[in-house]
Amino acid sequence: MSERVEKILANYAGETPGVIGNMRRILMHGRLGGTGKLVILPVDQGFEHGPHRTYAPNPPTFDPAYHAKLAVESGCNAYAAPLGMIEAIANDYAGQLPLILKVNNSDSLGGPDAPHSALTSDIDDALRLGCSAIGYTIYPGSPHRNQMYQDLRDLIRRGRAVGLPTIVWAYARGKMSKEGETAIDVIAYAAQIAAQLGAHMIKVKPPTAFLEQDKAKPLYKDIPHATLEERVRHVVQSAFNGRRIVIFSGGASKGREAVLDDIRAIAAGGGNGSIVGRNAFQREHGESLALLDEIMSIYEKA
Ligand code: FBP
Repeated sequence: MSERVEKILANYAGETPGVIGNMRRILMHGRLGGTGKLVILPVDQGFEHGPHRTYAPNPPTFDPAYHAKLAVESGCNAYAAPLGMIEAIANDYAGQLPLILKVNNSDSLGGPDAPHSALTSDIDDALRLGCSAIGYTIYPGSPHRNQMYQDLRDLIRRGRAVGLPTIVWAYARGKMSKEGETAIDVIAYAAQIAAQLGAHMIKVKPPTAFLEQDKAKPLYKDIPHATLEERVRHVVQSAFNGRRIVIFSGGASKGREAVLDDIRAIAAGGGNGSIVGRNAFQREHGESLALLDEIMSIYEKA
């Protein structure tokens, strides 16, 4: 029993016991178990970006078993991946490591104008594979967003009925500038949409100080957003004032200090944690473990 975790779960009153149980399982697992903070390893980049961009920087990562092992060794709260990756390791890891089935995915082979993911697996797969949650990406800003919102609504309803929480990857993308995809006004809006759609946990990219929407610009004069810590605080506020778990992605591979600076700001701004993929598994194994260790130390002290 952890007071911090129970306080978080109290924000989900009205949820089914199955959903609460699986959220508790994720929040209580791994090195950060019980702290109210989370670090999740996501490995869907092979689908999203292609195998070369994803695995070639550290060739052992072409093997799906590498990633589940890394998640266990580093003490992550959970491991998230698409159907094929989870099927490859579920027999060995279900029950040992909370698994999150990413039920939609998109590739990088088509045009970028109308981003839309395919439904690549379903609630039944998640149950069959012993998963603790499903993951779903929305692209606020895409011309297809309404379809995504409706599909997500159905998935959340069906997941809830069988006790599976839904983690929403809220990625603004589509009719906006490239800089706008990570603008503070847009990320805060994406987090709000995910919360409104019933997401149990929300994943966003770390926001920049850029402002995308003309109507939002004057309002941000009064919303502190100069530092990442302030921006994280505002995103958390936008996700029902901290009543929804918000975690932040790691992004493309970068230097150790840059990663740790982001983590310190996320922790200081009240974020619930990180979902770090490329910055973890694209490093040599020992370096990955060392970096994940430092990341978790920061969250442990938050
Ligand atoms: P990273 O830490 O590697 O950024 O992973 C987090 C993630 O959400 C992945 O689940 C997803 O594949 C990736 O980011 C998408 O990144 P991008 O927006 O650069 O395509």
